[in-house]
Amino acid sequence: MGFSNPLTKENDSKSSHFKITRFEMSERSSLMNLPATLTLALGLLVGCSRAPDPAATASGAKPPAKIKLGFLVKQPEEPWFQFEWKGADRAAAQSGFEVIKLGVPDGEKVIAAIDNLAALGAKGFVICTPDVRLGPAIMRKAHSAGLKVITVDDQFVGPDNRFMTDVPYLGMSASKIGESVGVALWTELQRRRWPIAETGVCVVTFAELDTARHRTDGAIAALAAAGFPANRIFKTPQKTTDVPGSFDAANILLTQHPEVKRWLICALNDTGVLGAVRATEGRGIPAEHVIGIGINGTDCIDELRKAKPTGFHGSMLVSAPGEGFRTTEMLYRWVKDGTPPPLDTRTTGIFITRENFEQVLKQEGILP
Ligand code: FCA
Repeated sequence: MGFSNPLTKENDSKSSHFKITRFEMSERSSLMNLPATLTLALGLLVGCSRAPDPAATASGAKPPAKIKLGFLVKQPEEPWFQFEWKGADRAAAQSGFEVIKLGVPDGEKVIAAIDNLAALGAKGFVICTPDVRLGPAIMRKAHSAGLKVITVDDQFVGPDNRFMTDVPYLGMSASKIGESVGVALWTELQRRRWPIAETGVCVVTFAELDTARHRTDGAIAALAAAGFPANRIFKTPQKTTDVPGSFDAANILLTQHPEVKRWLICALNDTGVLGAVRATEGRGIPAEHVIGIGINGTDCIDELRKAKPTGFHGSMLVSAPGEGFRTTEMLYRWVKDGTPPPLDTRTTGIFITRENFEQVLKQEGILP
């Protein structure tokens, strides 16, 4: 599958025919001490990167205060976003600014967070919004507080239902990553020589979020293009983007199709696939009759480490620390030097499985 993002280069690992977004060595190596899980409270201010005490210098003069920038995320409990924050911390340490990290699970929390940032004297923020339709309200609020905004992962949508392309955005090439999932599912199905007549595809969808829809549509398109029969590809919507949400969605589908003996599973991210894999287990479908492939690569580490393989086969890893690093760095340059960021930056992925994930996640600075 060809990706055309100029930010990427071919991954020469034999285990993958996908491309990988590369970031600076200094950025990666400094992320080596990440704890596997971080305990974070929803909706709370969880921490700032602190400078050494600036109070005294040899001359007695105070150094200028550090620029403060916010980093607001919709689901702070998801490892993806914790790794984005780690990347932001790294950029802050490297360039000498302060990053204020806030969980914003709903619109009210976003508005309160912007007020907090303004009160703290921040100059801008990076945000993965809990609802893309909050875009216009967030921009109005940010403008009145004099804050610059970069969106990450989930692009704002305006009242006309179009992306707000005037707000700088960095995120996945969603359709291409979804297509990669579809190709990988097909490849694994063929490797295992599964009879198509016994197989179905469970697509857990979250249509209200564009990046999610593009990912699952991409997977469906690639499977159909490879020759998988369209009438055996089943969509099932998740109400919430967590494990219980995708578990429920998949469970309904599995109940409707007891005739299907083997399942391919895809979703918007790792969490979506994990819930569906748990649902197959709940219905007694053996792990070797399930091939689930996620997206993110950050939220399936414990799953891939399990001694006994589950139906969760692999994931398209995208560099969450890299995205956190790059967006905060771009925002910092914008605030400090007036250099506006590119309006649209896309990242691509690399396929990880039980065989290669430790090595790839180490290379990417996600595992120590
Ligand atoms: C969305 C998803 C996250 C992650 C991110 C890149 O925000 O909810 O899990 O995939 O896109």
